[in-house]
Amino acid sequence: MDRRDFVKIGAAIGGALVASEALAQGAPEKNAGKRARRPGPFPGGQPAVVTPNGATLKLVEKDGVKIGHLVAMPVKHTFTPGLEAECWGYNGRVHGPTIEVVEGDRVRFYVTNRLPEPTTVHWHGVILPCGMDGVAGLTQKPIEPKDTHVYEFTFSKAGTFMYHPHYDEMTQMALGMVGMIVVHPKNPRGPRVDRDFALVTHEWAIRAGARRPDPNEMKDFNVLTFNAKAYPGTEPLVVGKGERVRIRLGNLSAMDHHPIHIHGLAFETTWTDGGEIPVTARHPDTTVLVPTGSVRVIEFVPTESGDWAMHCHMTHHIMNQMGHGFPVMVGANAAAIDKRVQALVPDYMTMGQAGMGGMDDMKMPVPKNSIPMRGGKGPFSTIDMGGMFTILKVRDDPDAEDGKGWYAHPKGTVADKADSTKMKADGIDPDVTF
Ligand SMILES: [Cu+2]
Repeated sequence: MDRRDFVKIGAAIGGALVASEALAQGAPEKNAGKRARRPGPFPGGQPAVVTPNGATLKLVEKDGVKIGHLVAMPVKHTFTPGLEAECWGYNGRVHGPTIEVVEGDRVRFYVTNRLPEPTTVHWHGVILPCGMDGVAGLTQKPIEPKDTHVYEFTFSKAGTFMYHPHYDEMTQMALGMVGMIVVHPKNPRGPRVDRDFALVTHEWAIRAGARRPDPNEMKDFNVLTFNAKAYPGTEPLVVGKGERVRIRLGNLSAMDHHPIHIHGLAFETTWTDGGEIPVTARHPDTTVLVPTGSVRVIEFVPTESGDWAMHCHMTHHIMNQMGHGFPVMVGANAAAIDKRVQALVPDYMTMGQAGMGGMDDMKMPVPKNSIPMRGGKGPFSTIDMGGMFTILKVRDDPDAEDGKGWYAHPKGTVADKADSTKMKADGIDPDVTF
């Protein structure tokens, strides 16, 4: 498709606004076809939201009302191959499907309760009649097991919101009952995005070998997730170089805020769950703090191709199922310790004396139904991270990308072992003393 064709389609779908915006964005002519701003299905050509590892709630329109059904239920969930747990979610998944509508939409949501205890659904951040707000006791009777309640309201405000129970929040949210809500603006302003993703961060306490997350935990979370998946179970975000990308980050973790950091680019926070941030108040960042109970929407245009890390910057949040009760072993004399301990425990081996990296390569057995602390297969070696970690794949032709392939680095652009002659010529002495 060349630019002319694209403009035609854009004009047909989104009117002159879309076409003129595409021209104003000034994508290089030779790639115009590939990365043309593909018109999406929502007003102004906004693309549909992609929920990596997730789904979108099916809505059926009847007499001008969009009707949806959420079923609160126990769900067997896989965080990443090797770790499965008995969770609670909606419509057979953890987390629940993303609700995607347009500003001004009238909706009717039926909520069926298949849990062993009552529940409700609170539409976090949405302005609606008080009696639809889903707070058990305060605004409604709890939905008893086997009952179905109905919520009906109008999404009067565009933005990104979330849903979760407001009955026994501690247990129900700890077991996974959360989801995202996207309300597209009726009349979008500003540059249109080409890609739109929804990610919800969460934290879980699942002891090695246990079958159920512990809702009573307050500090020691050991499974940290994007859309209920721990790396390497997270699906990468595949985007085009030069495209405008939006990522909606929601946080419904029990206790922790997450500073989400993306490599290879700078972004601006454009919306929160409270509304749109004025353009004059935006500033560039590479890390955005997403407080628990909040949404931060970020937007950027990647200029560098590659496989870029995207992760929580709390280092314990990019680990899987680690225990914290270890003594500090960095710098310990392993040979001396091992010799003495092996007299009592024949297989004993001191670990961590040279740091904790590379543990995953040791192929140590892990307890049944648990995952190693970190590690996914990378193109160079094991990627020494887990948990709240995913990959942003920036490609020239993102639609041809299989989502699993690795970036092909141009020759001479990968950091590698230095050549001793060159080091000498540059005045670098590896044996320098300080
Ligand atoms: Cu975190």
